[in-house]
Amino acid sequence: MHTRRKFIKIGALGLGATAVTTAVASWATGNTSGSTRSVNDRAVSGWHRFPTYCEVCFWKCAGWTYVSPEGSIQKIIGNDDDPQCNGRLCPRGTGGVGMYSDPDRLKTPLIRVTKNGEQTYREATWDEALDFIANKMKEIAGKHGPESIALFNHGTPGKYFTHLLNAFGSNNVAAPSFAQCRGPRDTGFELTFGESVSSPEVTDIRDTRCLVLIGSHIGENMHNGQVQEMSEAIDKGAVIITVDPRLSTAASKSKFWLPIKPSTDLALLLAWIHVLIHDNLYNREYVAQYAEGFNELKEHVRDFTPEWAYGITTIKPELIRHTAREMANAAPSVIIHPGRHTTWYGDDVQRSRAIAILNALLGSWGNRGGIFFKEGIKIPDFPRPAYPKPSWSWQDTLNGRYPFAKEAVTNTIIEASIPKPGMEHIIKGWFVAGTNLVVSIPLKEQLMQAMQALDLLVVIDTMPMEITGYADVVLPECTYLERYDDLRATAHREPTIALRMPAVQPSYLTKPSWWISKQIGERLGLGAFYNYKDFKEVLQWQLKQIGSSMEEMERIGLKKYPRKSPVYIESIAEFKFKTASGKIQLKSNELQEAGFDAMPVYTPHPQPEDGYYRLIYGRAPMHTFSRTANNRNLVALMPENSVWVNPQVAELWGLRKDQHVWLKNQAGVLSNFSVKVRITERIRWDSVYIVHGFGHHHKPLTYAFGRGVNDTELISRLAIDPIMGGTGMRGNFVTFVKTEPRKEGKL
Ligand SMILES: Nc1nc2c(c(=O)[nH]1)N[C@H]1C(S)=C(S)[C@@H](COP(=O)(O)OP(=O)(O)OC[C@H]3O[C@@H](n4cnc5c(=O)[nH]c(N)nc54)[C@H](O)[C@@H]3O)O[C@H]1N2
Ligand SMILES: Nc1nc2c(c(=O)[nH]1)N[C@H]1C(S)=C(S)[C@@H](COP(=O)(O)OP(=O)(O)OC[C@H]3O[C@@H](n4cnc5c(=O)[nH]c(N)nc54)[C@H](O)[C@@H]3O)O[C@H]1N2
Ligand code: SF4
Ligand SMILES: [Mo]
Repeated sequence: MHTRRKFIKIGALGLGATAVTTAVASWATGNTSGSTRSVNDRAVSGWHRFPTYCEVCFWKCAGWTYVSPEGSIQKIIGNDDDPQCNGRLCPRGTGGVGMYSDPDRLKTPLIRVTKNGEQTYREATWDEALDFIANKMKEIAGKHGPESIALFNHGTPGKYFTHLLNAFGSNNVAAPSFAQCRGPRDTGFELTFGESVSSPEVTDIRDTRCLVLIGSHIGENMHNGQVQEMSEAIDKGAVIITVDPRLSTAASKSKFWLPIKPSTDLALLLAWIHVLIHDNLYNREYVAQYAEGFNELKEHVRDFTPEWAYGITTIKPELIRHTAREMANAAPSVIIHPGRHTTWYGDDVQRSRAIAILNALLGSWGNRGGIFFKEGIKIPDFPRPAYPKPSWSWQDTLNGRYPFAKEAVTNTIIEASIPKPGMEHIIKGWFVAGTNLVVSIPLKEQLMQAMQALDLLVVIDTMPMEITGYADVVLPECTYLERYDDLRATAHREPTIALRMPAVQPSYLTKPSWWISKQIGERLGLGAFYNYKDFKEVLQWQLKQIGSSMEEMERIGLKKYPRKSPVYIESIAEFKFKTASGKIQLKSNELQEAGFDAMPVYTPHPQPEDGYYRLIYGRAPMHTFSRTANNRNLVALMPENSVWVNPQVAELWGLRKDQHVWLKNQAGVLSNFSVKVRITERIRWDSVYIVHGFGHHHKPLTYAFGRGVNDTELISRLAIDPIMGGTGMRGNFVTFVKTEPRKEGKL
């Protein structure tokens, strides 16, 4: 049995003593002694600019990092040619320099050791850390096979460790951005249209005449291009309809705000489908040409009238009819937005199916102002041997569950890491790169059990986030401003590629993930998969294959390619959807065969008891999850979250503006810290709202520590989607604790 893995606070180790290299590159200032000197022909009087794309969120806007004659990063601005940002970064992208200059950054590799009976970390050289990892991987593979190493990832680092695991013989690679985020939407749309809406979403918001947002809080959810397009559409007179229990920023810009009772959206969607069909407002030609199952759908929604939905959603029947008409008037230039973070109530694939069906009835897929066809540039893989075929993978751990999970489900990888008698497939080692699992997956007990049982836990991060405290080895990655990475190859309206290159050399002893992966790979005898000295060689080779070069990309940062395929449906008779039959599945035989409802059905979800309020959560424009929580530039803009409380509720509880309260959930789980009350009419009385990503309990995050509350710790009841394994998180209810509960600040 492995020694119990104790949580270690990295900051307590006095890493200040670590050798700190100068944080700027000599080559950027004209001194060519550095190995990667770049000639930038747009340098003006000693200033240099280097192309990059942003890593503060996953919209990946292309930009320029400006370095002063003294060699320090002064600013990051958007690349004018990038259709994803049109030259404008959001506050987080602009504040991205704060990730680089953060004094709390990880600075050196760390290895867990026991000293005087106490577990702690010791600073290690890269060789020591990498040897340790490679040896442990060999040992685990010797006993359990290479498949028993898994990866959790988010963002650019993930690709290099996916490559490492694939080369080693495992494809157990999972990301919270699937089972805790867009999984249900992707699955629902694939089951209906044969494909999903990608990232960045292929929603033609710019040219839409009607945009319907079901909880999608664009404007707070700050995905740059979408926000810009939404304001362009509003300027052009588009009707915005927002369904949200909270007057979100988007709702405040909308012609119609439908303050729905949370958890009841499926009833509203079914009523809209009912009105479109039974009032003959749907797009008959489109449905006749492209869809299957219309008659069954018509029959299915016969009784789902607006009057029926009113009793469930609290949205008035005339408003349901009126908004359905607005959509039909705009069709096919209408978008019922598929959303992104769609793991809400456990029936999320079915809600996404209902959204997809509405789009189908209105004929939006394949039409201007609806959902367009993307096109991108395929970047060829750098020559390498074929990956070995694993003898088992995450699918084999499902035992018939989640039949429509197209990507690995984080929850099941976690489960497969908890030893049970007679277990056939066990995971014994984790790599965690660019994801703070402790805050992003609300499965606290399983997560802790799994991490205790592992033989190896490696965390690759830039910051001492909570997850690092559980690692055996912590590897410090340099920030995105200090490294090369894969080309961004976006498939969207226009095919584009964007280059990320270092603007300065890596600070401290940090290294890029491509390097870390290669070093471990070589130690495992997988050198043939890393047939290059420097990642720059890979980029040079790839750029050559697609008719560009490093010189060109260093100069322009972003390259557009002409489209070869149509953006919208051109030849009506010939067009086929990517489903098995080539038709849109209004009724899903695939779901039916697997024992699920072929058409969405509304099921009531638990409601809060007296004195409790549904905990809902979302984004703020100046933060990305916990990723920015310690970024001083962004903390200055928003230091903490607050809990939004309706005035009626505040009065009932005698709460004052800015009063600090603790939140306690239905299972008695208390928030680690207190949070300020924000009293506002902008939230329904039955719910409270907080922004995700705050309430960090890890002291080494000196700026983030103790600011606000963490929704994840209060999410102890989950509703798992049986279709694809998504983690529904919105079935938790909280009450207020007004006096200091004197709880110890630990998770
Ligand atoms: N309770 C709750 N849970 C949620 C959500 C919620 O709203 N509430 N949202 C869900 C959603 S939509 C998603 S997509 C997931 C996201 O959850 P995660 O995938 O965990 O995403 P982040 O919070 O962005 O995690 C970022 C981690 O990457 C590190 N990092 C930042 N830059 C780099 C880098 O360049 N290299 C490396 N190696 N590491 C880096 C950060 O320091 C941090 O530890 O969470 C989901 N979980
Ligand atoms: N600034 C910023 N932008 C981001 C991110 C970030 O961290 N920061 N993260 C990015 C990522 S990875 C994702 S996935 C997206 C997530 O962004 P979205 O997909 O837009 O987010 P959701 O979490 O689904 O929606 C949050 C909204 O749902 C509302 N809501 C809560 N319960 C219900 C309900 O029962 N019904 C309805 N109709 N609405 C409800 C909340 O009031 C809130 O306004 O944001 C992206 N953009
Ligand atoms: S939307 Fe903002 S944070 Fe996200 S990639 Fe673009 S600039 Fe960066
Ligand atoms: Mo997400």
